[in-house]
Amino acid sequence: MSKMSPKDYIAREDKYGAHNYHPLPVVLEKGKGVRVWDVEGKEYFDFLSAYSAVNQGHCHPKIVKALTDQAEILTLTSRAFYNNILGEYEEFITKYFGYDKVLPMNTGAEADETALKLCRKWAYKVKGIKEDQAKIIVCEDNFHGRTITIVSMSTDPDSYGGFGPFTPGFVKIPYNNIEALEKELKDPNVAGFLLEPIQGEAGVFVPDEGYLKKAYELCKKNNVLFIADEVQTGIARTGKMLACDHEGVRPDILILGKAVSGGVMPVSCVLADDEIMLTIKPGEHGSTFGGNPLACKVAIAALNVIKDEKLAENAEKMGKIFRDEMKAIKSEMIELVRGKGLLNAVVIRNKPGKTAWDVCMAMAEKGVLAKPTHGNIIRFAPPLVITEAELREAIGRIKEAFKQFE
Ligand code: IF1
Repeated sequence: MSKMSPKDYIAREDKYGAHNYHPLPVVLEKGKGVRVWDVEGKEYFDFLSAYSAVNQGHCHPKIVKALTDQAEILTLTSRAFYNNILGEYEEFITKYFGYDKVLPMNTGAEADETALKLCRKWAYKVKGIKEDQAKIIVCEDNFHGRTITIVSMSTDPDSYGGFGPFTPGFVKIPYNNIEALEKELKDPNVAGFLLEPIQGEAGVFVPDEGYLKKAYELCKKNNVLFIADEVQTGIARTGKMLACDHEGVRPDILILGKAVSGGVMPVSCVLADDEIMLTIKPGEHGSTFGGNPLACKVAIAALNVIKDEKLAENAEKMGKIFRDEMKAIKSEMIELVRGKGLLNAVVIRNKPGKTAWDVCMAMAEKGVLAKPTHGNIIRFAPPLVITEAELREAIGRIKEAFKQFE
């Protein structure tokens, strides 16, 4: 068989796969730490980290070892039986994040769905809202996943358009707006407030300092659950273990995904205390794969790497360097640099032939991978294991790419 070219790989995906993505034309075959390689052997810095799933770096040896060791012993039992690993993981992760209980799922969307169901159950069983009357407040420009219920919360036509009818029970308010929240919280049928501590898909939109804290306090005052979707912001990405930690806020329901497994396999979960978690009874929620022994061992290893390698501290330090260096670039194409830790975005002033997509193509050429969102925003989120030397080398390449547009 003759060797396939990148074009061949792309044509094959195009022919046999659904067209629900528009990837950069780069075909990857290998990853190690902050680097990935394409099918022609070209090396890149990965500045997307699989949308923050690969915080621990590609193919981290300790996580891969946990995977391969457990894969030879037991991978899946379903929850019809007990297994010897699930309890170990449950104890580990609840102590790690400081909650009474965990409910394991697989993808971020499933964990978000789980949080919504928990919130509604709590509304009826604990708060005393009348059946089917519970409302959950969500934010404009949110991104929580792709299920019908989740896109029912979305204000982005790409997410919800053509997928109706939608799930009722959501109230949409502007993000980063305390007054709007305060107003909606007056409704006694409100059970929860769901938000991303930093809006990822919206373009790394960081709310004003104090917003999370005030929002949390208002929820407490009104007996409303504060539900944080930290699927993207969690696990050290923003320079603290959780983005909510920046303001000392402990969510009533915490949603995690992505980097819980270091990107090795889909692992997500919801954490909450007994008053909330025990409202769901046997048979009322679950998943075939949720809490499987393979996922549990992988997650324990992945979370240990975060602490052992001090990745939150590194994200904080490297993030500062990154933003300072990007802000220093003299390019009329750069409108704004923002972010926290190693979750950053550069807003591009698009012109014909000089768009965020063109910049990403030029950066790929120079060996840095990033992806535009909303046409004019480039997200920069390398694995948190990046060293200062690697970061400075990558920044050098990014600067060269921007130079091409002067
Ligand atoms: C795609 C963005 C990132 C998330 C938050 C839940 C989920 C996500 C806060 C669902 C997922 C993804 C999915 C990915 C693109 C991506 C993304 F560009 F849309 F915004 F990360 F930056 N909550 N985010 O960000 O998790 O079910 O996918 O495991 O290709 O759709 P999932």
